[in-house]
Amino acid sequence: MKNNYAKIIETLESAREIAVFCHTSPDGDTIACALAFYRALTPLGKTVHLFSEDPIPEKYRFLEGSELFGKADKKHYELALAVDCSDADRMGGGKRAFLASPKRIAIDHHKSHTPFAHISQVESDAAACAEIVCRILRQAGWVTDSVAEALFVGVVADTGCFQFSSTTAESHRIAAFLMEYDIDAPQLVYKTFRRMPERVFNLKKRVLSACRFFDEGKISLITFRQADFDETGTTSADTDGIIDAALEVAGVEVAFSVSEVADKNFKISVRTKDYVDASDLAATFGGGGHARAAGCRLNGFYEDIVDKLLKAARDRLL
Ligand SMILES: [Mn+2]
Repeated sequence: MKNNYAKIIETLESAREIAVFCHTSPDGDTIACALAFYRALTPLGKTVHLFSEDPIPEKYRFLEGSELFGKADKKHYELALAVDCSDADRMGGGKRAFLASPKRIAIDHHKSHTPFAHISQVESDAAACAEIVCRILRQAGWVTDSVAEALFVGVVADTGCFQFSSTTAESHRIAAFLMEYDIDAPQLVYKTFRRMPERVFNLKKRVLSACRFFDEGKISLITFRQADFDETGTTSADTDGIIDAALEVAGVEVAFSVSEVADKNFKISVRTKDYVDASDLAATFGGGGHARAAGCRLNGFYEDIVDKLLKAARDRLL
């Protein structure tokens, strides 16, 4: 298969200053890719800048170099490199400096990628952008222990620790290659995937203990009220993933989470197993998403909203 790896390596080799751009609301994959380039290129004498419009989430701050991410402060850079960005807007405020730079590379794995660079390497069959970055750095001979650590985190993050349907044999081959380096794989999996602050554990405990089941256990529903956040010192940003526990219960086909944003204003998340299309369900309320994970917003009284959600699920479970 023809790729641009050699061209990308050559372009990186000839640059003195490289600016790496992450996408907004950075996830483990985009952060890992940027750090892998930083860790590979700095020892070669290059000046590497790391850019993220939004702060690096707490869970990834254990990674050395995660404190180096900032906002683009110059008008342009000698070489700009975007990682895991499906289009230029995904860089947020970094977009201007990226597009003003004379040399631009984009490495991405989104099906919906819209080209915005001079050299694009887009592989939509890669479960993580870190898989592509791994192949490039491997070809260049730039993989070291610390580069391997970053890339491993990227693959674990975007494959849901090898559990998402996007995971391929190549994801495992790449993980195996990276584990040949001196990295603590179980610790990286724990920190990327399982570790949670005590306040989030308290929120999870509280909300799951009030989980409700309907229709012989085919539908589950959890609720985040303002009091749950207040009494555990959490915010709606801490609800991530808690709904998965309500879906994992055997027999549950549809899980809802109803999260109070303001008075009579709720953010709804929908997760489904095999029979119901979550995006189709969310679309009836003006929302959207993917087949197994979607969301929408609803206004009204809590019990009315629950009734509407249950009806929408029942219509699709017949
Ligand atoms: Mn990604």
